[in-house]
Amino acid sequence: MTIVLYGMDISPPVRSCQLVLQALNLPYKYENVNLLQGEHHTEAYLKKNPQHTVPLLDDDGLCIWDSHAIVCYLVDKYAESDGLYPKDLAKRALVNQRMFFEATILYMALRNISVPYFYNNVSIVPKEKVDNVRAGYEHLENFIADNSYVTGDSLTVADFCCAATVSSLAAVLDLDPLRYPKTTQWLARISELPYYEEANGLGAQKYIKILKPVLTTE
Ligand SMILES: N[C@@H](CCC(=O)N[C@@H](CS)C(=O)NCC(=O)O)C(=O)O
Repeated sequence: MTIVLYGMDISPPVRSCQLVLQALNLPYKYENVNLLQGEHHTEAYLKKNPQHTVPLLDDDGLCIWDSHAIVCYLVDKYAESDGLYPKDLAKRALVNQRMFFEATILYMALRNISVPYFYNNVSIVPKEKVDNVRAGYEHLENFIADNSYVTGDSLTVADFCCAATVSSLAAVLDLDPLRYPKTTQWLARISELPYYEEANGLGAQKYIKILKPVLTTE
């Protein structure tokens, strides 16, 4: 069995897959793909992922991309219990909802700022894009409410997807603990996981270190 994860350590969706791989204690090979040098546009990579994104998982020839599809697949296929991605339909629907929120609202708020910078050197972030980040924080704060995790009282893949992005959003707008106390406490809780630093923390810090000094928010 050979699981290969193609990625770049600063990428939030790559880090969410690393969190899940580590949570499941799955051995895997990591292949670095340097997006800034166009390594995701080689013929070999496009054959595996015509959408040319990272992360990409190659599980013995089965290629899956989009972090959300990857993390669900990993739990369904390899986990000893369904805790991280419950089989119960109502519970699974809630996990899916949080993940689709992360994919379409939270992560897109960041991507719509990072892509113009990385590919076109656009460093001025207009107010409406900062507002999108703020709206993401606000939704998450409401979702978490008085729970320990984003779907209730247990850790799921949705926490990993949201944490990978939230821990990177400080590149644009700090997570203010007074405005977003629940989200701050939740992120601190996730950060205590023994594999957090290696799987996500270091990459998130690197991401913030690159972007924060160069972005100017309006
Ligand atoms: N929804 C996707 C987003 C993946 C994504 O946009 N990854 C970025 C890096 S953070 C990327 O590969 N960008 C290069 C490209 O789109 O060509 C996921 O969750 O995997």
